[in-house]
Parts: sequence; C-alpha cells; structure tokens
Amino acid sequence: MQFTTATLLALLGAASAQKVHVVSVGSPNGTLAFSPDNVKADVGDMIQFQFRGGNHSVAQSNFDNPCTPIAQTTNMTGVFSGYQPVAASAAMGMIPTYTMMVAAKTPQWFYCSQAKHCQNGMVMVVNENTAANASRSLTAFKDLAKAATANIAPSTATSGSGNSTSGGSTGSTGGSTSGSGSSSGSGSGSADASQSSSTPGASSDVPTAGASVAGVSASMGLVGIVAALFML
Ligand SMILES: [Cu+2]
Repeated sequence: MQFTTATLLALLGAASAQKVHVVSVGSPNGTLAFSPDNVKADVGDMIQFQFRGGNHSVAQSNFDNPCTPIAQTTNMTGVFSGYQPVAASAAMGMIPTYTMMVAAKTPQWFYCSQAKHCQNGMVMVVNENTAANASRSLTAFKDLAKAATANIAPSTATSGSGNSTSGGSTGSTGGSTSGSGSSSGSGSGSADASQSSSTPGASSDVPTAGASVAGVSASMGLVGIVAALFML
C-alpha cells in the first residue's frame, strides 16, 4: 500500500502544480487536534490526513453546524474517512492515511466525530476566508463546536475502514471521474450510524457541494487507475 501511495503521489506530482498538504490527525501522545488546522489550498491540491495515534476520523460539516455531518444540513454528501485507530507504537510508514482533493476555494470545515473530540476543538478549516466574512473564522468555528450538543458521525462511507489508498479497490468500482459522489455516504451505515442515511441521493451537480464530493471520487478514481496499472 505504501507503494500505491507513493505511486499516486508521483502521478499527482507529474500532473502539474498540484500540491499535497499533509495534516496530522491526533498524535501518539493523545493530542486531540488536526495539525495544521488551518490550511490554504488551491483547487486540485490534495490533502493527506495522516492518522498518528488514537482513534479519530475526518468528517465534513458546514460552518453553522459543527460536529454534524454536512449531509444532514445540506444536500452535500461530504467527506468522511471512517474511524482510523492507530496504535501509539505504529511505525511512521504504517499509519493509515486518507486523501481528498480540494475542489473549491471556498471554506470547507472538518471535525473528528469521535466522542467529544469535536467539542474539544478537534476541528479544522480548509480555505478560511475571513476577508469575505470576518465572523466565519476557525476560532469562531471552534466556539460553535464547543457548544454543540452532539458529535455525530456520518453514516459509514465506502471508504470507511482502513486506509483509503488501499481502499482503492472500492474506489475503482465506484469512483469514476464523472463525480456523482454517490460512492460515499450511501454506504452500509454500520454500527456507529448515528445518522439515518439521510443523504437524499445527493445528486451530482450541486455547486460547491457536489464539487468537493466529486473531488473525492476523482481521487478514488485515480487510485483505481493506479491499481489498474498494477494489474497490467
Ligand atoms: Cu478525534
């Protein structure tokens, strides 16, 4: 799987000025944070979440409803890495990762759906834009999160367990670059499905919404392509 990851990154690197932004999720000593938690990224850049310790997730909300899957408040499916438990002793090359493509310059808000991690500040933003709206800062988002009455996990997406790069097999079945995004979200709704699968068929062409979902399936598609290359 490292091989796949390396190849994927090489492929992406070759595809122009795309950057990969690494975000650490948690740490071996139990930090409840994304680091960095405020990322500026261009459309087409990748964000690779590296799960460093504990049992965390990356889920997408909107600004106004932190700690709540974005699918519950909009018609977006949103991003969900599933839970990624990591032993504190895990070697660096063995940690799970989850990679998504940035599909918009507009602010995108994320949280960890584990326990009260979201309320405790385990949240982050991609492309904060306080110039457009000073009240929509990461600080303000953390304050809102602190007051959230519940921390809700999205229903498990197809990329749910394990490493999204090795999840390429899943991706290659669903993830075409046409970006319907339906590969995530409509998933199996396993044990922790505190969300009724209220994804109302989030069909593709929602402006920013569909866009970031499309980003995910596009990246999964790429992984699929990489996997396919290995089959040759
Ligand atoms: Cu967490």
